Amino acid sequence: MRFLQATVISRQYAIIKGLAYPRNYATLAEPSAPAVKTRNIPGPKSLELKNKLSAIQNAETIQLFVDYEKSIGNYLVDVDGNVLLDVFTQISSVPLGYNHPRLLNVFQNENNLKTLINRPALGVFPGKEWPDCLYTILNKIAPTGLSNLTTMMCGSCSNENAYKNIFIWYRRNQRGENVDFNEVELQSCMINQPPGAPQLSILSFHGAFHGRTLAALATTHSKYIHKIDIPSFDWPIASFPKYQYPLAENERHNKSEDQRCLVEVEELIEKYNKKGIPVAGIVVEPIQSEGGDNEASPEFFQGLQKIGKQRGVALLIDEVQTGGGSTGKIWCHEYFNLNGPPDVVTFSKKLQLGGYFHKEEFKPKQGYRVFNTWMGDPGKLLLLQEIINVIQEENLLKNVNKAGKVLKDGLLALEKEYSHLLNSTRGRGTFLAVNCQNSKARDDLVGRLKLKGIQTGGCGELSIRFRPALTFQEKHANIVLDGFRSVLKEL
Ligand code: PSZ
Repeated sequence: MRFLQATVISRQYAIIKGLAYPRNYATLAEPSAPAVKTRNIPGPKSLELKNKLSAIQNAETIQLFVDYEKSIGNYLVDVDGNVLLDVFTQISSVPLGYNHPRLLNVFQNENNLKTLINRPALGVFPGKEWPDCLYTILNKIAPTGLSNLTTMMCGSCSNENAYKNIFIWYRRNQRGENVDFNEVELQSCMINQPPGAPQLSILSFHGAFHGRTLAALATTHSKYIHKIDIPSFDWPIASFPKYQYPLAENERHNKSEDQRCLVEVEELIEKYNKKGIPVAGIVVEPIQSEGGDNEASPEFFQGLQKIGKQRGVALLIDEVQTGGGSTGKIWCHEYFNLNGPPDVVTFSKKLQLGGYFHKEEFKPKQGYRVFNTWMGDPGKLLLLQEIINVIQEENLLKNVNKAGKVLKDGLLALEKEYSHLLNSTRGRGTFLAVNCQNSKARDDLVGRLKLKGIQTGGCGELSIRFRPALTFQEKHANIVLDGFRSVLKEL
């Protein structure tokens, strides 16, 4: 049985290899089930490669080596021939599964290939198609009310640069719309001193993850290993609500959590203003992902937005992990019924390049203030355009909600049956998580699931998270649930 599945895969890839420019991918199909060939994962070939890599860099975090030629759809194939149903998808960053025919096809077009190889410095020499490309993205997926788009390379640098837009906006508001920088500011900024390099801050939340560049890292608080030994800013950090699940049965507790945290946000803004490090912006994830899939209610986000508006503090919603469709909407904050758009929304991962949508007033008046060599990548934007087409044509958000419901209902049923092992199933769409009793039990479960051919991921202290591609279907959800059940039976 297992052997047969592997043959099917290699035959499919013989088809791909056999044609220099394959046009018809209709014959390609996923395997029907995972297949684990080695006693342990990583298997011997992965271990050999890991050893080789370890000689020149720290390779400790590597779980396995992938054969990206053979991986297909929701299935990742490793170098030892293990076929894993991938519900982690490269830390939540694969929108349509592996080797999606429509994406392979993008670079069969010669113009697109030239876009890929002639990578421009977008801030100075963009290609003739660039404005239209950006308008297309704005028209198709911009959060309602956000008319400006800046592209970047990754999630961290999107947040990093978005913070700069916020500081620039904040100082312009303080200085007055048309007032120029004065001589003292110009000189002091060159030696990192105020008033040119002012004491300003971004308020973030305990448990947050916003990236690893220095300012982004100053707002990241999920694990010490990200932060230890790295100098940082004295910026305010508020509590993020700690909910009890199921939400419907814990409304009172959760509401008081919202209140507690919102009060803390206001107090911290006061405190830092008094301290001479005024808060220019608030950064928050719609669901704290790396921190353990911690949710907060629409009312919490509405409260944050209100505080920001009252105090002239910008609201940045970091949709790097939640954006792109896996919550059942393109943007998770669409669930929050905000009173108008947030000021800035950052993205990356499933959208393939980084960037942010923002209000017009956050556009700097001078050039070169938010700038770097590449400022994104038109090759990735070609992929993003096609990804959006596929999401729309194949109604993938509906698919996400349908498959997500099967997975979530199944997890809730398992949680009832194995309440000593699992609790707190939560999430939206296929962006789901469930908690274990402790970190050790969680890591053990993730490992056992992998040996059943299911690649999941941990987050926070206790959680297993599910981050499949948007093409994950009910049948895949059932495979995950069957694997989960058989692991739970073993324990
Ligand atoms: O360990 C790491 O560096 C990881 S593990 C998962 C991420 C990073 N997620 C990236 C991320 C994110 O989830 C949110 C909400 N905001 C920003 C980032 C940073 O994105 P990258 O990794 O593209 O810089």
